[in-house]
Amino acid sequence: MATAGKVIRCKAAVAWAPGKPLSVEEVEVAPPKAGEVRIKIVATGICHTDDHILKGSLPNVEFPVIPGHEGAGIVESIGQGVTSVKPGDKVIPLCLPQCGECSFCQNPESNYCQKTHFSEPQNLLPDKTSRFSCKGKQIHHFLWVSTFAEYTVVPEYAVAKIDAAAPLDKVCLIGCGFSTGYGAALNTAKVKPGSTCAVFGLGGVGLSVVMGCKAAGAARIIAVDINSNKFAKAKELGATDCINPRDFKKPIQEVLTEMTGQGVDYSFEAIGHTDTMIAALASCNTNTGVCVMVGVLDSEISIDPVLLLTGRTWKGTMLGGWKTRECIPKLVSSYLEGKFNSDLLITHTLPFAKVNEGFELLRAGKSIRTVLLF
Ligand code: COD
Ligand code: ZN
Repeated sequence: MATAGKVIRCKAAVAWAPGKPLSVEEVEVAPPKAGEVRIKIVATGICHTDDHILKGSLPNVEFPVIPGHEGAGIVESIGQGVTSVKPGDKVIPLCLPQCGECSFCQNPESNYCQKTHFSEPQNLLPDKTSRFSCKGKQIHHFLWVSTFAEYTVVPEYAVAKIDAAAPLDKVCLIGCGFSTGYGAALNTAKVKPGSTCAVFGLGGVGLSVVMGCKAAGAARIIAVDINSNKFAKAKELGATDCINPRDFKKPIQEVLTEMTGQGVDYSFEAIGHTDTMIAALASCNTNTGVCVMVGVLDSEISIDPVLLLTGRTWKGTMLGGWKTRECIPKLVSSYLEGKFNSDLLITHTLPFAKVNEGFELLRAGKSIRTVLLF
């Protein structure tokens, strides 16, 4: 490889400070150190979580930073000791790693690897240094993956090797949005055949929840969004009913309870607002209802404990509960076998230089997923 062992100069979108648009810059990407992999990112989706970074509303993010966490690419070079991938392999960088060694990784019931730094100050690689610099300044990584860069460096245990036949401009969604939503239904809620579900928020993540509920055999899937333009796609993906809270005077949890008699079996919150989290919890049935929180808040939430006292379960999910290194390649294979069609989530494809346009589309509610191509 001509570039192996050398610093690569390439394009990346840098968030210099909260509240500012991304700036497409030429950055330097250092070679991978021992146990690391340098990836040439080919395609990356725009997820709402990246917008939370730009607004400064995601905790534990340090600026300047290169966001992006829904990418797919090709290994350019590997550091010493890396054995599971080699240059030329198609890969998905993992925003939730799977080290395979920590007690959470060894627990078959969980996927939250203790090596992740989702819940602590982060933005550097495990050795506490960055591989990115721009204009003489160190730039932070995001969740180690920073897919808004043409080349990125990640630890080996945050890379999943995928089928060589996978179209990278499509399977990048399996790096976050699709897997998060689909797995929230299948793994976290464990939706049963014949059940009733409610999905709050019909972005890329919420619509993937709809797909997961359908795949699990739910009989009724009620999709909830304040943007009725999302309903056609929700129906196409499996929603049986679509409701807009703005069309009702009473709280949406009361509407859902009336529609279903006693509340839904499973509810999902894929928005990230306090009021919709409480509404989702209250709309699942008071006895055995399960509510899965997919969105994240930048504030605390208080609830009436009686909501849980009678038997409801309130859960969270990270990347849909998939053990990432193991399951992401399997999801890619299932995609190639036509077991689900995540392409239906891609509404726009743009050249990387138009990254800010992609965010405008998301904020205006006009896109589900925009895929950026390098
Ligand atoms: N009631 C109903 N629908 C609403 C409301 C409301 N009050 N407010 C907004 N919505 C709808 C919007 O119209 C939109 O259709 C949808 O909610 C949100 O969709 P997107 O496309 O903006 O967002 P997604 O699907 O890309 O991401 C949603 C998340 C909840 C995952 C994201 O915002 C988040 O909270 N991320 C942090 C949590 C996390 O890390 N998740 C893991 C993977 S990123
Ligand atoms: Zn995401």
